[in-house]
Amino acid sequence: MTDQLHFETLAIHAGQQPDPATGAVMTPIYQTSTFVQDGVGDHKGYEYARTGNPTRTALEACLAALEGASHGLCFASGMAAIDTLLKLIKPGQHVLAADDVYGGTYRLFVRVLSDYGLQFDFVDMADLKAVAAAIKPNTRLIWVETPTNPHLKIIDLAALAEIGRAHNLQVAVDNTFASPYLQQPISLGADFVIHSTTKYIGGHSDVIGGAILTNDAAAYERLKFLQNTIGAVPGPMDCFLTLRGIKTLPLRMERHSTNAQKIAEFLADHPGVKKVMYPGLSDHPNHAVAKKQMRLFGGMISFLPVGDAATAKRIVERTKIFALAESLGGVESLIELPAPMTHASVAGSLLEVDPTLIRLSVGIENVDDLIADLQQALSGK
Ligand code: P1T
Repeated sequence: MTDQLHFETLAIHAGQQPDPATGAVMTPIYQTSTFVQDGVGDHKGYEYARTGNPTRTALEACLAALEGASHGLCFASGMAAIDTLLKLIKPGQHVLAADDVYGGTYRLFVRVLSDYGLQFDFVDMADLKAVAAAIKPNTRLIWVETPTNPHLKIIDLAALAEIGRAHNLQVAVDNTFASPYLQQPISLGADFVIHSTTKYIGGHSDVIGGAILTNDAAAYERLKFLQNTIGAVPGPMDCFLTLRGIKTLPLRMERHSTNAQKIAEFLADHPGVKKVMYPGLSDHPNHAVAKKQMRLFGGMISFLPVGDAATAKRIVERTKIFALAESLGGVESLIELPAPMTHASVAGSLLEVDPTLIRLSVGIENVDDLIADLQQALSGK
């Protein structure tokens, strides 16, 4: 039945029925580590809560429905989801990754997984010719974010999936910045979607989590085995909070996007700003691709102020509504400097970030208040 329902309805109902034991409308927080068995192996589908928990099952089913996937798995963090997915890659195999990704993803690839024999290269995936040219005989996976963190590059997912198919590779998309309301990579041909559910999906900056969604039944079985074996699973309270957040995802993404569009236009006109990176601006190099594959352009903006790193530091320390903090995707607006904060681990690498780059996670507050806050921070008075 869920196939015919619209996104907004799925966000509220997918994977969730009134509790059969009590009629509770909201999915209960099954705060238990284990489940009684009537006889050995005779149970109601749950044995031990690392393997499965009903609150987690509801979240996994809901996220799979939202991404148009048949299977979902949830994890204790976005990084745990990424690490588990990368366990599909064997020593000696190669992963081709985008040259603009979350600093923690780069750190996991280069400073942990490389030690176990996995090979990584980073290319500008907005340049599809460069992608095809970088594929090696041992390449198994293409790894991409779009919009990218922190430069908001847009990568053509349908074209990338085409390259993947032509070379018999799988494509994994970290869909954290867009959320499934704005973009559904599986429908564009991707094999795996990964989320830091900490961000827009949870939406309230009160929970850490991650997810993998796929239609690949064989990969799902292996990933489910890995999820249980490695054990980086979310607790039931975290799953409940995430489910609760998802119910308003469409409303929030609409407001994040309209607020961000107005703020990007304000910044583009501001004399104290050198460059604005936002896929909703018509001068964004991949605006046309963004228009094609995204419903709206999202709540993330990066910009370069006129001035040096000290100027940028002063701006982020001067905002009053935008809180100076790492993370993104919550109802409240955040501001940060990627170079010394979220992307400190890419320093000195190909992915190095300009120390003056400022990243905004635009919340759902009144946009005039947000613009006034940026105006006073940029004016320096
Ligand atoms: O923080 P965690 O839930 O483990 O998710 C990691 C992660 C994965 N993918 C992307 C695109 C991300 O942005 C993140 C986390 N990012 C931040 C904390 C940040 O401020 O950029």
